[in-house]
Amino acid sequence: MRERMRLYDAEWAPSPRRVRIFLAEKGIDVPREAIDLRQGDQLREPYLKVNPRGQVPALVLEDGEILCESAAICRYLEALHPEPALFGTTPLAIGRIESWTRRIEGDGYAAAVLALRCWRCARAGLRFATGRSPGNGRPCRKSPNWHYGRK
Ligand SMILES: N[C@@H](CCC(=O)N[C@@H](CS)C(=O)NCC(=O)O)C(=O)O
Repeated sequence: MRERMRLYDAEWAPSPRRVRIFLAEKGIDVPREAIDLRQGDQLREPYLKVNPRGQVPALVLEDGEILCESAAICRYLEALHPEPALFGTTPLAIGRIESWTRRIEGDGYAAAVLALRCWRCARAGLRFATGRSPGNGRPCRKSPNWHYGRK
């Protein structure tokens, strides 16, 4: 049986918000299912069956296929509903939009995530993932739960 498309979402988180903004600009209505990140719903079943990486957003398609990664979901939606074109139509516009998207993701979003997520690494003097957090250079091998202050 074909079902409606559905978006796994979290109200305050930036990545699913990106998809919500994209949907709104396109005028597409997709039912949403909330995942409570503070309760850790993303890190356990049944959500891990949707996205084994334990992150939102995830878009479940009508045939049951699942798309993860906000950028990929936006690309999919653009291909499905080309108007209004949000990734540009001329070579220059496409290039500029891609350039700004990468800058925002790499310099803005990634830095904010590291700052928010890695205060425990910084306090323990560990270097998390990219090495941008203050620390003594020892790499962090802690679990995701540890970074959220859970046992
Ligand atoms: N590159 C991914 C990032 C997804 C991501 O980091 N999602 C965050 C919310 S903004 C999340 O689910 N965090 C929960 C966790 O890491 O436990 C995307 O753009 O979809």
